[in-house]
Amino acid sequence: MIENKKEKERAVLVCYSNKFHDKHILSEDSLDELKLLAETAGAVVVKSYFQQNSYYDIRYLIGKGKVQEIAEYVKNNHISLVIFENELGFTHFRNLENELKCKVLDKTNLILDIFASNAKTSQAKLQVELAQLEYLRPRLTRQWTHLSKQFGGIGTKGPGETQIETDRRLIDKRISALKEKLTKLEAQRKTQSSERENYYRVSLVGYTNVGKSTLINALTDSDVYVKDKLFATLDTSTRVLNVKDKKTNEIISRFPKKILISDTVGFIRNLPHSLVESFKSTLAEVVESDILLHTIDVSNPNFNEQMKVVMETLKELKADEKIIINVFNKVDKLEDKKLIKDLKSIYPGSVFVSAEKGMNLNSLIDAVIKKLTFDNVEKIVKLKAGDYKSLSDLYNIAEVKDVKYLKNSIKVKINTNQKNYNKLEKTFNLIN
Ligand SMILES: Nc1nc2c(ncn2[C@@H]2O[C@H](COP(=O)(O)OP(=O)(O)OP(=O)(O)O)[C@@H](O)[C@H]2O)c(=O)[nH]1
Ligand SMILES: [Mg+2]
Repeated sequence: MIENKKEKERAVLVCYSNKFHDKHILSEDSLDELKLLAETAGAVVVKSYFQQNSYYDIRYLIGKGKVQEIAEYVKNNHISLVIFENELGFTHFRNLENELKCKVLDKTNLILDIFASNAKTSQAKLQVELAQLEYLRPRLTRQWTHLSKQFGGIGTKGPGETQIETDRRLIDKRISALKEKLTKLEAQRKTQSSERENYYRVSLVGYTNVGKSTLINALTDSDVYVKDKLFATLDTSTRVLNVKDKKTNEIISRFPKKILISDTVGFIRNLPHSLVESFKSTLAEVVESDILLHTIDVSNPNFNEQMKVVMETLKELKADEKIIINVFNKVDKLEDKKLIKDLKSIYPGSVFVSAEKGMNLNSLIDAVIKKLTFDNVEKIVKLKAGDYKSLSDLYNIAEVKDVKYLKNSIKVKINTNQKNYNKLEKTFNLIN
């Protein structure tokens, strides 16, 4: 379904800003991120245009004069693609393509395109196809030729061309089929996830390219795909996070429960809503986590804005009330160390690491453990004499400190958190 072309397309970027109407005022900085996105998608960016207007041109978004200027440039410089930071409607696409005489994409197209090339598992592929179709559906009034051209994207073809060449009913049918398949996958995931009840669950979340995959690799000695590109990760990878005894450096096998840590898809400003929707099941891991490690690229001049975007996206996922530890990454790239001092006072409890250089990872693990055990309660529970099954189960739900085999009972001293203790009271055969 996804094909790669060899030759790189030469692209021009356009950002339109309207300080009177837009909710988020765009600045020229937006073009840096758009450039990175375009390059990730395989294009070569030749020139960028930024226009701030007090009025909005219903035909082209940008002013007619600007359109002519860009058209001239496109003609003289072998440009095959013009990419807009702003979301475009179908009239914009039609009018702009007529004037510019080349393919026009908006940022959503671009992100969907990158997702399509990076989707590896069948779940990610289904989710991307669903997002593409949801994006396409309201734009169906455009001509098919336009649609297939537009959905050709930069290096890839969109959802199978066959669907595009048919009609809306077929698209609806495909959307339902995809949703059905995804629901089935979600049900499977839920079953697997219920087995994870016996683990603590920690997820790495954050803006794209901040180093989440590098961090999970450093923490768990794994080899999740790392790349200086946007959206390198689309699937959740889960690993066991081993906690080591500081003195002996041996793995503590029964830190109350084992800790699972997951790497997740990165966020970006104006992440298309259809993508957030389609990726809900991938992001379910985030929603079900005990702790979120909000990873931040502190060396990026826009990290403050990126943090805001992440918090907004977490809110959309209803995961903003979870325990969140801010992990400021890439400190090795920081020249201004005073920034760390300032951030420590603004965000108490945050940690500063370099995933790449393996710096300060122990303090991150310590912070996780502290949060996981902060409501630890020490209890004594009694099991019936001979109930070794419950005793062995107890090891999975709590840290067993001491066991005494009495005549009529087994007396166990445990350390666990309140949530697990409540569960234990309900499910175990305790005696008084
Ligand atoms: N200097 C430096 N570079 C880092 C550090 N951590 C990650 N990187 C680099 O940042 C780039 C992105 O790293 P990834 O781990 O792929 O980032 P990610 O957050 O998983 O990105 P996506 O999956 O694309 O959202 C790579 O080139 C890494 O080598 C760090 O601590 N210091
Ligand atoms: Mg990644």
